[in-house]
Amino acid sequence: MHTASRILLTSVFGPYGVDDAYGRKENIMELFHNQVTREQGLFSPRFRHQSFGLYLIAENLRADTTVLDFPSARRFVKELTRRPYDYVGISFILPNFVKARRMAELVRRHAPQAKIILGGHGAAIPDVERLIDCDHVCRGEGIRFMRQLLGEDVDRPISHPVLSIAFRKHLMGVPLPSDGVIMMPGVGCPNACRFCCTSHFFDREYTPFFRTGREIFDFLARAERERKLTDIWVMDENFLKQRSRAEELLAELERHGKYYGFYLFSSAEAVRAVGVEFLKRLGVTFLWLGLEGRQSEYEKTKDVDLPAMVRELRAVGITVLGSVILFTERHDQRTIHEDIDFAIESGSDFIQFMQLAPWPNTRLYQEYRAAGLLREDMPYEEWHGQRYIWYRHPHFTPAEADVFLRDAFQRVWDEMGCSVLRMIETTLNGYLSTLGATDARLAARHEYYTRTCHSFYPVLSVIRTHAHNRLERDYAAQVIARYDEAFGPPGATQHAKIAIAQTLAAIEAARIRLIGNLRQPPTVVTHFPPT
Ligand code: B12
Ligand code: SF4
Repeated sequence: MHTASRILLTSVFGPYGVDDAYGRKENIMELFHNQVTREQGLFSPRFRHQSFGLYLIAENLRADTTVLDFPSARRFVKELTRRPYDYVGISFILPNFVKARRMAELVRRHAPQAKIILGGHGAAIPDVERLIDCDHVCRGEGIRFMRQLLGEDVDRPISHPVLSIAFRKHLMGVPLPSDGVIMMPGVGCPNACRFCCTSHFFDREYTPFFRTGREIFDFLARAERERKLTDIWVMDENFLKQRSRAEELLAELERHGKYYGFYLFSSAEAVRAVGVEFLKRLGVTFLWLGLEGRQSEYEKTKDVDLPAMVRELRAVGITVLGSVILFTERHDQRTIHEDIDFAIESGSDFIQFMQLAPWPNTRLYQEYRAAGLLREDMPYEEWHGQRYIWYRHPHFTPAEADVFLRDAFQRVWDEMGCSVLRMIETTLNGYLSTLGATDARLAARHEYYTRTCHSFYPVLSVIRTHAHNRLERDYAAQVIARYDEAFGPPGATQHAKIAIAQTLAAIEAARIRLIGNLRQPPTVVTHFPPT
């Protein structure tokens, strides 16, 4: 009987972010530290994220399922021999191809009874079933696939697990509470930008897990009951694109007098369509925005004055993470600086640079492959977007791409000051722009900013002390002055907190100097009993 199956769902094994036979040092298992603030040393926020998709699948199967997150190879083998699993599902992305292949070999050796399922973006690798010994490949959405495979009802409503956004978080050595929840309202995006693997992987359409604003609200209410929360990180490529659902959510929040801080990914056209006032009312405090480049060819940024949009968002307290693509066809060694300048001029709080990346199954990949531009001899471990480009660019060798990318990140830090400082400034803008608000939603937003400003304040002194250049030191002093003007000079409690933050930051700075700043996530095992 299918539902009696024992399933193991696993992420790939560590260590991560080291040069070894299975991976590269650029693939740190962290978000900000590997692709956003990677050159900002002590000032780079350190967050670890569980492999959300696996928990989502597990929560939605009737079968007895174990999720093994961040195992070592040895821990993986131990798990394989601990229980007679019927299926082992390996989730991997393309640069972790060799790890997935090794894990499949280990399954065959230590759990020969188990069927192997490959899933995640690595499954888009051409002919993956010939390259890795496996029984099933899931190319796309996993819940439906697994339910079908196990003979379960595929149309059963989706249940969303309550998971922390991140764990083992810290900022400049100061531990931060895991006080937010991840929400995955759906996968995919219909915009189908030619480089975008998440759009192409899900067949260029949106697959919702929550269909209505009411369903989202019910999840938030449950999450709030189960754990205290303040922030909701919305893992959805383009949440605002489902406009009526977002409007329904706002209506529910207003009806119940609830206020949460939302972190969203969005395209510029979707922001423009709903407007900043809507974002404020909804509770958006962080926006990940595809800026792409000054002369972006994409519909989503067409006719949008992006720097003006970023200014408007920051002025009302919305922290912006602007994402820019380098090494496009229009970049040569001179014009690439126009887009790096553009990123800096955008004034975003955080800036992510990604290399143009022809991921398998994207239109970009098909075009480059047809034109013979792909460096298919380059091992998949190198295909990660933070060092070498894996296509022939007329103006950049892979080694030059590495240097230009590093310099771009460094310029952001040198010329804008650290990203966290900008975010703390934006938070103050949020506080000031809602001061005296009488409307209930904006008053709730004001409370949120008041709380957040107080918790950020001690970090400002740390930035001033450890500033890496004059601009950053002066900028920190300026933001401190703005805070003191808004809240008055710090009292005894704030002074004590500053002293603690300074001590922890000094320890962290010494740790970075002496042993480096790589940290591995711990193994997490979660069991989902049969239902
Ligand atoms: C969170 C995240 C991370 C986290 C990873 C946390 C973790 N524990 O793994 C962090 C920040 C550490 C990270 C790092 C990196 N990431 Co990342 N990341 C994401 C992100 C933003 C969200 C993933 C997610 O949770 N999605 C929501 C869930 C519901 O979707 P899902 O994971 O795709 O899962 C669904 C299906 O794919 C499928 N599925 C997935 N696994 C399995 C397994 C089985 C058995 C089955 C049946 C189905 C199945 O079912 C799920 C439900 O439908 C995606 C972009 C995105 N929006 O998806 C990029 C993304 C996955 N990352 C990517 C990359 C390139 C990286 C880095 C290499 C970046 C870098 N240059 O360093 C590193 C690699 C780190 C490492 N050592 O592995 C690429 C992968 C590209 C590719 N084609 O392979 C993506 C798609 C971003 C992009 N557009 O470029 N990342
Ligand atoms: S708008 Fe964003 S998520 Fe949608 S296809 Fe374009 S890059 Fe991908």
